[in-house]
Amino acid sequence: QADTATRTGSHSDNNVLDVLIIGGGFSGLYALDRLRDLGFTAKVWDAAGGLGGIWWWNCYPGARTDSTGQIYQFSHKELWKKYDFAELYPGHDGVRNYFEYVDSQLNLTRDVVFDTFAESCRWDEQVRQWTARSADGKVQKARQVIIATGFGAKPLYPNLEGLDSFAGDCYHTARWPQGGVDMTGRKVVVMGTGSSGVQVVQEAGHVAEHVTVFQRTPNLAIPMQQRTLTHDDNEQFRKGLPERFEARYKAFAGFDFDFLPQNAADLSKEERDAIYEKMWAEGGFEMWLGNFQDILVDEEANRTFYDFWRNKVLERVTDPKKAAIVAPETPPHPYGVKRPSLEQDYFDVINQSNVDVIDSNLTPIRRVLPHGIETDDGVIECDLLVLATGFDNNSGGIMAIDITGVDGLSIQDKWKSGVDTCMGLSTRGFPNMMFLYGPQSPSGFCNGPTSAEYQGELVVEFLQHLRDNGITRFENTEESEKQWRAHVDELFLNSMFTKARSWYWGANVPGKPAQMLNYSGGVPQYFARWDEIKTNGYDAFETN
Ligand code: N01
Repeated sequence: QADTATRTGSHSDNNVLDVLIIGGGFSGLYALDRLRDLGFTAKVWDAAGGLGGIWWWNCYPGARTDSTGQIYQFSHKELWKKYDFAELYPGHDGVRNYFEYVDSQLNLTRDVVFDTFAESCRWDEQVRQWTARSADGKVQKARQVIIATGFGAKPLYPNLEGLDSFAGDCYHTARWPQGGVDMTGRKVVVMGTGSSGVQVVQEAGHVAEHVTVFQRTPNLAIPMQQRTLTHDDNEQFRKGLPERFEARYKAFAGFDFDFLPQNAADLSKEERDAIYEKMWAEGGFEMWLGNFQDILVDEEANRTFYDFWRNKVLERVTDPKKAAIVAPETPPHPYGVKRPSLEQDYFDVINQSNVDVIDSNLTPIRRVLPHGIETDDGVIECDLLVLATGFDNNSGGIMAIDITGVDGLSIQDKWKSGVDTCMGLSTRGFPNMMFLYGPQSPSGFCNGPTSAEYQGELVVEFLQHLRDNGITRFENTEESEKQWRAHVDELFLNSMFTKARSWYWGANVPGKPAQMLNYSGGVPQYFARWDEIKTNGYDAFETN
């Protein structure tokens, strides 16, 4: 019945689904596929106009993954056996192409309703159902709701005087026009140097007449070492993939590698640098989440990598004024406690004569004018303003939906002064609702597809358990979310993550409660905790 409704576009109130999934990225689609396997009626609502999840929205020039395609794909149903990646690190178009391939194998879009932004979800205690309404007037009832909006569903716009008066083109990287924007010959200003900013700057620098980059915090970007892949390369990769997939579940960040079982502090500078050189030549996140085991816990060890990194950057950024901004002598924060980007030629582009970089702490933007950006140092002409200013991460996408739970409690009220969840999976007062990639889960520190599969599997298994036992209502206990919040906070407060203002703990959004929103205890420890809950008869939940 649900399938027929989707195909015909009818969204009758009588059509009650087992599960409505909000968000159709890796997590939402995995859950959809597995729920259908188990005989649940399920449907996905997605605000995007097509497949790709976050990669549908983030189609800015240069957008590409910071994980290799081999590890940034599903491991299930042997999908990996047939798909060839064209590049080691796929671009946004490559990821979308991959999603199309997955759809061709699993026929997911049969149950995905695109262009549908879930505006509200309201719990009805009488019938134990959720009613979701979309911005364009669709209504869907469901016994359970899974929110899989990802950690970057809500773009963050800077509060700049005069922004509305700007006469040129102005785009946030996460709301880039689907048809693209030609930057050739333009006067481009890029605000922000996170992953999105670095990638846009790399592209703009090659074609724009002039690029001005406003940097608030230097990005301690490390080399990607991108390359194109042949069919034979893909064949070679496939031979080792089952073991690599398996390794993901044992590693801190859900990748197929983990920290080196060695301390940087125990080695001589020569020995250490030899290992750093090798990592540098290979490229990728191994330099971050596969670096020495003391890198993210010991500041002196951390400094050894910063100094190595800085010397590498200074070889490429030869303009001393620019070098002092992008690679200062004193680290802006310990390396890796704020997400580094992978770069291809970012630092070479920064060094180009048509590119300027401004430290926005020293020279802030005063106001935006119709044809430029005014700072204390004068006016910078601009006809394309790129806001690479990030997101209200983790909780923003969920709180953008008007969710009303038990006794009229809204999620906005409940999380006003901070997020409480049971393992990032659910929150009390909102029965029969689960989150995938939610706040207080390992999301920010976990390879996306690993989380989609592992977390998706446990949620689906939980729903199956409830169905098999005739349970129609679940809600996590107050104790379980208190404990989880205390655990997440404690890990954070005893870590070096406190030493950088980052989206990991909401520090990028003015007025957002300062609170760790990404579980920093590692993927194995996270899933071990869930196993405990499951072994104890799902004792973190009240069910009836
Ligand atoms: O966003 P960000 P992003 N005034 O928050 C600056 C994933 N991702 O879109 O660092 C001045 O990292 C802000 O400054 P600061 C990935 O997980 C992945 O780049 O807060 N500056 C920062 O420089 C990533 O971590 C990929 O001091 C302001 C930038 O804008 C996450 O998404 C690609 C400002 C925002 O950086 C977010 O990345 C893209 C203000 N008012 C995204 N507000 C890949 O895998 C913000 N900034 C490649």
